[in-house]
Amino acid sequence: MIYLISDLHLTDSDATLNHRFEAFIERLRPNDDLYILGDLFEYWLGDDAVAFLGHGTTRQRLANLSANGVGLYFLSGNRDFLVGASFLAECGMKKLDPEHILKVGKHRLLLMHGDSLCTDDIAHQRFRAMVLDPVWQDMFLSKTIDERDAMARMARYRSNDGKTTKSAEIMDVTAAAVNDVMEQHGVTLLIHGHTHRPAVHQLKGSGAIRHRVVLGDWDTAESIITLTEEKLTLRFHGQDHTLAL
Ligand code: LP5
Ligand code: MN
Repeated sequence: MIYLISDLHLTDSDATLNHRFEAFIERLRPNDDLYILGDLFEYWLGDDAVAFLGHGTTRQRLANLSANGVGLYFLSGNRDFLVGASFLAECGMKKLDPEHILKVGKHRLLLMHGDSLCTDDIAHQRFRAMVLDPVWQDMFLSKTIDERDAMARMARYRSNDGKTTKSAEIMDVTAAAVNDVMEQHGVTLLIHGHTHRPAVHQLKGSGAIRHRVVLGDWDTAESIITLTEEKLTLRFHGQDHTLAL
């Protein structure tokens, strides 16, 4: 079985959330595949800060999963874009490109985190361009962990503050960005997270029927997509929504 999740925002200060994640991964079996579509962590300061952020248990859980034959795939989000090669190797996770094509039988599905599709959110796109620049990342990672943590907390504060004045529309994906990326990759199904607006959308337009499926966050319950060649099931708020493929 293929599973997809995103936006858990794991932090060592939320034991309930960590138990929710643990309960989910206990259901995974050898030969299952788990795709993590970003924001697994509340924020990430670099692979040398695993102990500082209290993510050692999560690292062990992921390493156990991959050792047990579960395929782990990681596509980074706007909170954990600094997850690096050494953490991925320790967990046995493979890194995916920001726009990844998943082939399931005859189907080609496009996987993304989703924030790059929020093209009306100019402040976010500016922040994104800054922090994805390798020169900026080298500068950031050369600071002490305490300095990085102070900067991340400031960024979280500024981000939350900014969200109080942005409209809901600005913080959602734009139809144009979704259309462009789906055309570019020649797909009829896009799966992403980030917006915390779980849904199965059928997209309007001429030509083939297209869908955009959005994963939810894990604040109050797990949100999961399960995938086979025949169907996709999105679970959020304890309910299943199925799409025949
Ligand atoms: O994250 P979320 O979902 O709540 O909000 C996002 C957008 N915000 C972000 C910022 C992240 O939350 C910050 C994550 C920290 C990562 C840690 C490592 C890197 C540290 C970086 C230090 C500079 O992505 C938010 C969107 C929203 O999604 C909806 O789509 O609206 O908005 C923004 O990105 C725009 C803000 O303008 C971001 C402001 C950050 C300002 C950084 C200056 C910090 C300077 C510190 C100097 C000491
Ligand atoms: Mn996100």
